[in-house]
Amino acid sequence: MESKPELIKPELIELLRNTESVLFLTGAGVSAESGIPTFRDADGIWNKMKPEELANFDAFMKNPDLVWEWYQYRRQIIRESGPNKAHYAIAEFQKYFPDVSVVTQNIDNLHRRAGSETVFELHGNIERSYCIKCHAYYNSPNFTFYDKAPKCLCGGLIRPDVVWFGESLPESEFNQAEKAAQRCGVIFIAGTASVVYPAAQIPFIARRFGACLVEINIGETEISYLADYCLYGRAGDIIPAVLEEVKRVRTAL
Ligand code: BV8
Ligand code: ZN
Repeated sequence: MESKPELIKPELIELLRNTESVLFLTGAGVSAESGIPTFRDADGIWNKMKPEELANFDAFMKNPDLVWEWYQYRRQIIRESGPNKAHYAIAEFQKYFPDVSVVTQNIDNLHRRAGSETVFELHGNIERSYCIKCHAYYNSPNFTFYDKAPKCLCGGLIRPDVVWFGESLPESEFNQAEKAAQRCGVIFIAGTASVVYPAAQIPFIARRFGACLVEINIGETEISYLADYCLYGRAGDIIPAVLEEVKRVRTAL
């Protein structure tokens, strides 16, 4: 549903003037303008491939090369792309607030490449791989040029360091994300369908601790009903627009 970006309400700007802690919960929609396909949109990944066939451990054990090749295809897209205006604007919030956390479901590392310093990756990072047998990590970028699932020196299969369905999230990342949700004054829920748990719990935690919920999306989602403000439009347009308002009411640190 394309709609013109809603005006950023004065009450929200006033809140941003006074809060010290901001959290961004981001999903695939924030990377869409970098040319990285989302999952559940009309042209999303899941419409071409079934998640159960690819993003889970059994699928990997059944056909490691097919799953590895799928991640190779996504690594290639990510390598050829880069952060977009949304990522850079999120990183610039750090200049105006003492506490900015990015809790991302994305595995593309674009928030860090844009300069965000506090990033919690709930679903892992496609640039990291590890051996399923001895858990040795293989993170050198050129390592991921293998087009078939490589083997570790110990003989074990090497897999992408991402969280598949049915796998638990990295404990420390999720715990730190929960703490950031408890202390933030404003949480921006940007570019996510908010259907994947437990990541989709983060806004509820923020709400419980009194945060203002701001959704940034091109359409309605599962969380829209809970949001205090819904800013409809592309993340690459809306987040820089919110940053401009922040610059008007706050001085750089
Ligand atoms: C776990 C792999 C248990 C990495 C991914 C029934 C009910 C509730 C939960 C469950 C259930 N059945 C099973 C579960 C649990 C399951 C789950 O939540 N399933 C859902 C689908 C029902 N969760 C799990 O399995 C998790 N693990 O629960 O483990 C456990 C517990 C203890 C011990 C052991 C085990 C693991 C979840 C992680 C799965 N991994 N991917 C990879 O290959 O990427 S999920 C996948 O979805 C991605 O990681 C992605 O990040 C995530 C969320 O998707 P979104 O980011 O929201 O992207 P999507 O395309 O959906 O939406 C894009 C949005 O952007 C849209 O709203 C669109 O409008 C918007 N948009 C588009 N363009 C723009 C835009 N907005 C702004 N600007 C734009 N330009
Ligand atoms: Zn090994």
